[in-house]
Amino acid sequence: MKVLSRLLCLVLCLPLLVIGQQKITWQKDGKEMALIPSGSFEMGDSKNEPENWMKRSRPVHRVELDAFYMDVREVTVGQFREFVNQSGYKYGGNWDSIAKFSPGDEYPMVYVTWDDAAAYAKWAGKRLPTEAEWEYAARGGLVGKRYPGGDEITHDDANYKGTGGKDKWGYCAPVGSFAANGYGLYDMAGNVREWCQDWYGENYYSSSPAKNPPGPGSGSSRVLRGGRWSSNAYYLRVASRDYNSPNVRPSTSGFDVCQDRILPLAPPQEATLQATKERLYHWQATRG
Ligand SMILES: [Ca+2]
Ligand SMILES: [Ca+2]
Repeated sequence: MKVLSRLLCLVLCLPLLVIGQQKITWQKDGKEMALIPSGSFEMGDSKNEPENWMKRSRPVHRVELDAFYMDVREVTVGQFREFVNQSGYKYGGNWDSIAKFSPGDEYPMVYVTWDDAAAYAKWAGKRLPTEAEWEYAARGGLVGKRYPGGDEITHDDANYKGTGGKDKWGYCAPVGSFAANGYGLYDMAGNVREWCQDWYGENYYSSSPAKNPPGPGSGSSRVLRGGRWSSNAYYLRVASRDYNSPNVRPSTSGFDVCQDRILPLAPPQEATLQATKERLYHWQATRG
């Protein structure tokens, strides 16, 4: 009977698991991307955090989003250098300064202006995520939690100010050094802050459209999300909003990029199949 029920579930669950765990490799920059399913969520600070700067994360409002793909990891130094080499983009930063914070190709790219990030995304055939997409993706399917993995965060979960546990880094950590969130995304809390597509609007949450909000039509700053290696833990909150002028080159801002089209399954069929098998194995293991 147990075998029969497992077989039945294999048949019934297979399509859901394929959809829920779909990852692809984006050909242009070789980056792994995860499908973030369409859905809705409560955007903003549902915890009513006490700090003044958290007021800009309220009111909490319901947002509905179409499905999209998002880079699983932050863009690395190696990937950004490849972009510059291939495209001839005139990058205005200093590679020696980058190496101080990110001393290797597998570390996140830093000293990136919003314009640099947008140029990379355009070259790769992608775009930066909207602020709403970023928060939805960072929550990883959890509801009303403070961080991507739950209500608490420690140095075992993310790279932020100081060291301890798994966090051995005073500056940036190689991308993907900590556990992924529920959507398979790494470093949505900490390591480097991530540029979003939107202009920053202090009061935007009061007037934001409910479906696929694009951010204000104009502004002087762009949105940054997720906290950084030099942040205290409370800046890593999933609802926390940060911003900066689009042409500053902060050492702590990197970016990831997303793509809003639902893509054909080629080339990742094999990878998808493997992920599905792993998920099924996990599902079976948790049910004895
Ligand atoms: Ca650290
Ligand atoms: Ca990050």
